[in-house]
Amino acid sequence: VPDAVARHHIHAVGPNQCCSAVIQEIAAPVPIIWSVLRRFDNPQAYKHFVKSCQVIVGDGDVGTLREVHVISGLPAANSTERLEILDDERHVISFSVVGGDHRLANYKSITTLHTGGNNSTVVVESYVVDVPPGNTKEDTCVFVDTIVRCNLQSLAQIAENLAIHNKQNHG
Ligand code: A8S
Repeated sequence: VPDAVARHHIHAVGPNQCCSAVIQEIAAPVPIIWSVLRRFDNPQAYKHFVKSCQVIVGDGDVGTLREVHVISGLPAANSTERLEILDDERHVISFSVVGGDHRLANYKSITTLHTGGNNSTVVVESYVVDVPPGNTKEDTCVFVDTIVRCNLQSLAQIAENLAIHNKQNHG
């Protein structure tokens, strides 16, 4: 029986949608990772495809809207995204794509942190998205999984560096 957090990763998937999940282990404790992940106003801190981000409305709580501009070379220019869940106790964050100049209509993701052994953390990020016209579910998942995996590997690198600095400065 899934617990309240795991249940977040069960998505309702329409006939022309696809979903997938990426799992990343990080050698840093949950609070360090959460401090980076929870900043809806600052995705560029770890998402390398993000060139800039402006908050349109909101103060970082649920309902906040941001406009993200991505680097060139992608089949996209910008994306308007709404913060759907920010749970500081359970370490759950979720956003949905509500507009923008790209092909990932109705994208919605949820990211959860799970305490592992030895001060490590397991990150689970799942998503659901419309399959763009002319694409297959498989193509779409390969494309999105690649972006999400890059983001989580970058999050790991940043959090692991922060964890090392924390140890050096505070024993
Ligand atoms: C995220 C996840 C994704 C972001 C996608 C999948 C995107 O920002 C990029 C390319 C696109 O084609 C779509 O957590 C979009 O940000 C990098 C602009 C939405």
